[in-house]
Amino acid sequence: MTSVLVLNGPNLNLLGRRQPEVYGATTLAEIEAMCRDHVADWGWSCDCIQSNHEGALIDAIHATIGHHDGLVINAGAYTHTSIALMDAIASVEVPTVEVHLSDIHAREPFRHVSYIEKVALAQICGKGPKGYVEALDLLKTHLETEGM
Ligand code: CA2
Repeated sequence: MTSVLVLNGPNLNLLGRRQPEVYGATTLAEIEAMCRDHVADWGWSCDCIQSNHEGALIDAIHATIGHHDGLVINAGAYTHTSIALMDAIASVEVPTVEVHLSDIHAREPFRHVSYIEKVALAQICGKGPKGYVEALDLLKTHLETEGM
């Protein structure tokens, strides 16, 4: 069975409960359920992990080897700082799509830089929770055209 990992980074566990004017009212649990439901229609499975710790995110990326065919990642603020996460994604060679709820290019200049985009198939930002679904669609198209 095709399997994907949806990985969320620091502070995203607070979604829907703080700063709804920036990140919306949808909780992370609702986004994860949306992702699971979406891929279930294709007969895929979807694991969802959130961590506030860089090392735990790296461990989760390493654990995709042999277990997941694709990765959707919102690395939160580590997007803009973490060469270690970039290296982890490059090392596992699992097709990866980067997602952000907000439009990082329309925000503070320090959010315009993404280390993740250098190793991702695509970056989707500014589309809210729908961006995760779009990322899964992109992975499906990629896996169907390039193979597993
Ligand atoms: O837009 C995104 O998805 C971000 O990855 C969210 C990160 C931010 O550092 C990135 O630049 C863009 C921050 C996530 C913070 O999530 C919160 C959720 C609720 C309340 C406060 C923060």
